[in-house]
Amino acid sequence: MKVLVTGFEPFGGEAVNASLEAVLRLPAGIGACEVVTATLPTSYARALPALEAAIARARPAIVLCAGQAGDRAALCVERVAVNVQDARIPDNDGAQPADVPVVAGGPAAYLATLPVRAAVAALRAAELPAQLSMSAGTFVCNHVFYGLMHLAATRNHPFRAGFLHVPALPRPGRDRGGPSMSLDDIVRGMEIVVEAASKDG
Ligand code: PCA
Repeated sequence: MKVLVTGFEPFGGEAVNASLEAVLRLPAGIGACEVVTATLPTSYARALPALEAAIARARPAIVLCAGQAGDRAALCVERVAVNVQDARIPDNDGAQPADVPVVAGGPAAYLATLPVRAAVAALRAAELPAQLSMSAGTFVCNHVFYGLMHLAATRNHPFRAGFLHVPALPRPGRDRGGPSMSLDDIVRGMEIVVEAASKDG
């Protein structure tokens, strides 16, 4: 079974993105899954074309996209993608859409098709802080999550898909003034979510 895991380039003036650092450290195999990875630009215009190309190349059975949520202290398994783009800050191309749908005429929301509750339970069983999240926000992560689920719903090639928000990495010697999680724990968390996704159904 092939799984595509994606992370985002740094954004908002930060030097690193925990989601990408973790994706780059994933092993080539997790349980029965062959792992393929891709980097997505933090850009409303470019992220979904990059994701679509990666899916076309890999033809995965499972797609897990990951992004960093710097204000969160737990691994957040996202449940709902909404058809809204509303940016608090500009993306990496300087775009800052307000109140625009991801897909004009698309459904208001999509639900993740990964076993979100089993994933959260598995993370907690491994003593990692984890939450089932009801909102991936309205920035580029939600945009990609919605576009991912729209692709899964409208393409012939079926795959299960979901989104994981991860905390920021600690910055030794510099108080970034917010919650963080070690890279080891984030990588372990991603592996656990992939494993849970490959087991269910
Ligand atoms: N986090 C942002 C976009 C890219 C990322 O890693 C978000 O939560 O929308």
